[in-house]
Amino acid sequence: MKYYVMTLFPDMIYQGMNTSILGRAIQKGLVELKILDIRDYTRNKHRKVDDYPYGGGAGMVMAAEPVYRCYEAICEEEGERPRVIYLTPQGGVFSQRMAEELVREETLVFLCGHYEGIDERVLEEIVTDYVSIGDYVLTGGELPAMVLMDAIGRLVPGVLNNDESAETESFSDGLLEYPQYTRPPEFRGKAVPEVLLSGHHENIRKWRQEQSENRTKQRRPDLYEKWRAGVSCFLDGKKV
Ligand code: 6GU
Repeated sequence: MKYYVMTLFPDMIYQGMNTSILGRAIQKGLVELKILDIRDYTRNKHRKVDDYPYGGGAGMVMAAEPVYRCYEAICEEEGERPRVIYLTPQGGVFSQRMAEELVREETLVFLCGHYEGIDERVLEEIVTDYVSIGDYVLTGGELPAMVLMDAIGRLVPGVLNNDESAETESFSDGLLEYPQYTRPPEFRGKAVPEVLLSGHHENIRKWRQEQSENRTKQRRPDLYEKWRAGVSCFLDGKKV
């Protein structure tokens, strides 16, 4: 997987991606990360990237030209016009399903905006996907871009040590994860659930499934209803 990030804050991306599991994936060459400073694609001597909005109003708007030139540089390097994801609260809300779809691409470009946004004309020219990470307002697209790169990157084969961990976790079958325990067997008077010490694999599997269902019902009733609608189509192992 090859990521390009177009940003005014390259250090923020570098520092955020240079550590942890994704950092290791980059070291191993499983994920390639190229960070482009949009300011390097200005032509004015002050390297100015923003300007006042036509029609007035608060804040500044990122100009079209440096963003366009930055993307053209990527296209020249790639010999094609890769998919461009613009991080914006006006996009569709990111999901595990989207991560699973995007990991199929060879190259992804993330465009991070700041100020009051980017000149609409360059967005129309280059953006293929508008993506938000939820209904709240952030100061820029860098954190959302890193959220996507993490969620997508961990789906790249070899990035996670345990192949299974990508399969059996929260959301992959529509339920939240069951609780986990490690030593000691008692902590502040609380024992580890007996069944987990029993070595009875079928009972453990049933207990975990039940925990997942109850936890999802309690904490994410919205997900629980979707999951139930899904399984109800397979009553008695037959598709209804
Ligand atoms: Cl993608 N960008 C910004 N600026 N704020 C957000 C967001 C994105 N997603 C949620 N809030």
